[in-house]
Amino acid sequence: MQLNSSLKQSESFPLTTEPSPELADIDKEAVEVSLTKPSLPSSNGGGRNGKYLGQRGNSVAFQKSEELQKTLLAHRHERHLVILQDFPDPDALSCAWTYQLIVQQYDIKCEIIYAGTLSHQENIALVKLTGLPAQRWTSQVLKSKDLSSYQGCILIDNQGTTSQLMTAIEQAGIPIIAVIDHHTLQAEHKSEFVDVRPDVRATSTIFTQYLQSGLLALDSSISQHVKCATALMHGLRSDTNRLMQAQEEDFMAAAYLSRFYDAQLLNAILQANRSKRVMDVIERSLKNRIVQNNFSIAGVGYLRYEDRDAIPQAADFLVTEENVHTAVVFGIVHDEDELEVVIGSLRTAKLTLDPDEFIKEAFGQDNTGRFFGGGRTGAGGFEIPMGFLSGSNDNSAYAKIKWEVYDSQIKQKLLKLVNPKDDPIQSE
Ligand SMILES: [Mn+2]
Repeated sequence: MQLNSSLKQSESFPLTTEPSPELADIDKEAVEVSLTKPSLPSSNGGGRNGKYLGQRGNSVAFQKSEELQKTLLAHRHERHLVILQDFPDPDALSCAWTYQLIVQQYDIKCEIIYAGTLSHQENIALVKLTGLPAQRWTSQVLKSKDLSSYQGCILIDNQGTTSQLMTAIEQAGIPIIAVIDHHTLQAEHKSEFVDVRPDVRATSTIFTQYLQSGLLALDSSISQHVKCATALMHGLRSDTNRLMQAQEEDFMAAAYLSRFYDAQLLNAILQANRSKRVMDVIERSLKNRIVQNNFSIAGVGYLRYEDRDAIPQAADFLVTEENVHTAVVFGIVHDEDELEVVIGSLRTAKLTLDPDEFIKEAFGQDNTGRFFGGGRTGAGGFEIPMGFLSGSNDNSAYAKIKWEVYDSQIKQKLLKLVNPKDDPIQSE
């Protein structure tokens, strides 16, 4: 489907034009739900009267939308890559798609890529049921690509630290054009456009605000728009624990999406069943968990690459036990080759626990100064490459020893933070 792809149309962009009568109606509604009008940047004068998002922080959203628009205007007719984390979640996938639809208006072609797999049953359902255009670029695919045909890349719902593709992107000299994320700022970005808002619960909220600002006018009669709005709703819900951790601006975004999304389609995505292997990992996490000081910690041993998402799902489940406020689940994930990596997920219901801080403190940095993980509100994750110890698991006794070493090492690092007074060296 073509969306205003000609240059002329992209120049007369809604942000800088008078709202149509239809939009003016919508704006009136927005005014009604909002009591405080933010101070909008005055650069453009009229044209946007009443067009705001109805909650605090919206002047930031407007400013960023305008800035993004300028960035896109400067990159018309280019080809870009949208890079997602290796195991993209609904928040990342839906935002990347929204981005793709927005930039089509500027005749920018972008491909949405990730290096790992779609692992969660809901993510697979999301992509299949909506036709979401994300591609998996394994190292073989990467080799077959001519990276010089891309003029820029965009990081969405990540900051490059969770994608194996970044090394190749950097080596090819592809500049970062935009970073749009809600995780804690991982580094100063050499990017033209940066919108990193850790106080926002989902990148989907940020993208919905872009839509509300006029970067793309959703139309319920366009099936792709309805599917994309449904994907955004799913992303928003899944990053806010079904809206339970949502704040005002997330609810405002959900309210806006409710005009366009397909509730039945969302229901179908959420009905996706877990595979037996995922159930088995959850079972192992239950069996192996140790609970100390309201922390539940479980190592689940080896699992396949495509079942990797069983780890956060197990953590989601363990954190529901009474007297547990935080759960950490980890395992060794291996791909078809010999590559192995320790992957862990943290889930917490404790408001005063900052997952980003906790994980950085527990595992520290590698020798290049890169942290092994990080987080956002309520959730975090880590990945520890196994390097020389990767693979060679033909001998099960050896594989068992290797797991035990990693299991004890990770538990020690976590328990040091969980029970700060315990001194393991002290003898009784
Ligand atoms: Mn997210």
